Amino acid sequence: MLELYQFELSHYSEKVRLLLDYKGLDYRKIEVTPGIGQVELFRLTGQRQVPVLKDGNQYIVDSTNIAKYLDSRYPDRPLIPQDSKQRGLCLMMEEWADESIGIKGRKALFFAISQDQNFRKAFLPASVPDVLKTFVEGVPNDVLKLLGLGVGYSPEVVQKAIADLKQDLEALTLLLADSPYLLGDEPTLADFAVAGLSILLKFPDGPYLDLPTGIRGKGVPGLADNPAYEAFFVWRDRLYAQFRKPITDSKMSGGPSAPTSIQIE
Ligand SMILES: N[C@@H](CCC(=O)N[C@@H](CS)C(=O)NCC(=O)O)C(=O)O
Repeated sequence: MLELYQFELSHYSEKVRLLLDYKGLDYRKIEVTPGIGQVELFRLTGQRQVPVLKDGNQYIVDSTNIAKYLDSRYPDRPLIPQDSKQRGLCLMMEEWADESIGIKGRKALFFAISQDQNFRKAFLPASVPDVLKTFVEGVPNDVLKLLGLGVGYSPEVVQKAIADLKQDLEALTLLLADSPYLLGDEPTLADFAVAGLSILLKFPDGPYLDLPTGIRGKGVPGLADNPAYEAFFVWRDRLYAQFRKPITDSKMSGGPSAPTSIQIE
């Protein structure tokens, strides 16, 4: 079976989980422990980031590489269109989503959890053990690690990221006004990249992530609760309902199909 080395909270991992679900491919999640588990990941793949897909003896690193690999190895339900114009737009939009929503989404979530004590608390129960040990500006240290952050961001950096994200969400809302998917009538990699990477802006309402239920539907103030972008989040809910497999109780933490932690040999 395919194996996905991941963090449950990682938005790039979520992009790949959406791709696997869309293709109808079964996979086992292997939850990498921030820090120590990444040392083992480095031994296996020569780098320390998730997501990594393992297929047989092969490790595929990076969500974009994984998408391309999946299309060549499992061509049913293609992610990247063949038509040149559509293909170009799809690849461009995916790269933009990685670089804009992916990178700035972390900064915006950092802001949200450092501002809102209830949101911050919602992360505590199941995120990672020892999460209460260290706090940086009120954000649990392990949450920072999962987000790939060092010591957080200055207010100026965060405000710029949020302003850019507002433009991104405006653009997406406009693009989706008269078509069901970003490139027209069929879903593509662009839709799954945008939807998966946007979980940090607003966590999905439904039972899709093995995270404390308290964070479902919560998100960055000014983005998640802004009526101007409501149509975007309605679109994303629909995409999830159509293609993302919900986790069942048995798949929640501790159940037989819950993410397995990476083993350190
Ligand atoms: N370009 C990569 C980005 C992956 C990435 O940023 N992963 C983060 C989690 S969302 C990570 O592994 N952070 C830990 C670290 O950098 O040490 C992709 O598309 O897969």
